[in-house]
Amino acid sequence: MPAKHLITLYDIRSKLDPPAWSPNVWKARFVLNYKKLPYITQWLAWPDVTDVLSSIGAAPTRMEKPYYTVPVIVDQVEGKPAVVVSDSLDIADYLEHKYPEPPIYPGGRDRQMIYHMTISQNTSSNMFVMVAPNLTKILPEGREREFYVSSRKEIFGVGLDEIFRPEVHDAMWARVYRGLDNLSGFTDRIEHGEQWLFSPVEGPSYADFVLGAILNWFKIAGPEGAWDRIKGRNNGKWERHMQNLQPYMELL
Ligand SMILES: N[C@@H](CCC(=O)N[C@@H](CS)C(=O)NCC(=O)O)C(=O)O
Repeated sequence: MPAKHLITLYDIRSKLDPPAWSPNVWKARFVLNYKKLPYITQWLAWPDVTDVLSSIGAAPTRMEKPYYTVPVIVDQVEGKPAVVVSDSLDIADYLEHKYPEPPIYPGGRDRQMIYHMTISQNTSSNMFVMVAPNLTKILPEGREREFYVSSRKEIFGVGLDEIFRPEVHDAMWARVYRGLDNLSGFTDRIEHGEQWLFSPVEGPSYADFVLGAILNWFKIAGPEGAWDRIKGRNNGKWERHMQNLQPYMELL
């Protein structure tokens, strides 16, 4: 009989239904779903992240605050010591090594890492100023929202209402559009198959999941109307990408 096996995925909850919003956790969840691994999600209130993750023996992911971040997974195979892994990329590498089928790095890990970096530079780094202040709207009122607002002030050195002021809106949107146009041009130049923007084979690749995680974050936690502004851009490439990812967007 095969050993009993369960993975726990730690995520930060929101008041949305379903509560998943974090792009870094989605990167891990996409891999778990694609590999059809059994897992459960442990939802954390944001102020409890440090206490809970340090108590389960997770490694901090940063040298400065916030030291502890989600995703973290605990992989428990019956009869063996639990393996605790922090950081979305370390989780992807661990899962790929331990459960290699189906593979998430078609064309090689190095190439996927270049795609990963190019995606982040052209999407999340421009979208962050819009999502960070807006996240307050999807966090539960009270202690969770208050913790987020006060901890960001400490981390950013300015209040959330300072970082996406009306006078910078046009310039910030122009950056978001420019980034997507750059990324679209990039996907046209690289080798990929019919369905996926970053995979040369029939199935999706890790970079396809990274892009999906970021677009989903912008869609559900970005400013009002954010998704409508971008989904049809570049011939509807981004909306098609999210539709293609639907089979891997289950929450366990
Ligand atoms: N390098 C980490 C970054 C993870 C990260 O920043 N996670 C965010 C949620 S998307 C988090 O847990 N933040 C906790 C905080 O900012 O207090 C990874 O890729 O997993």
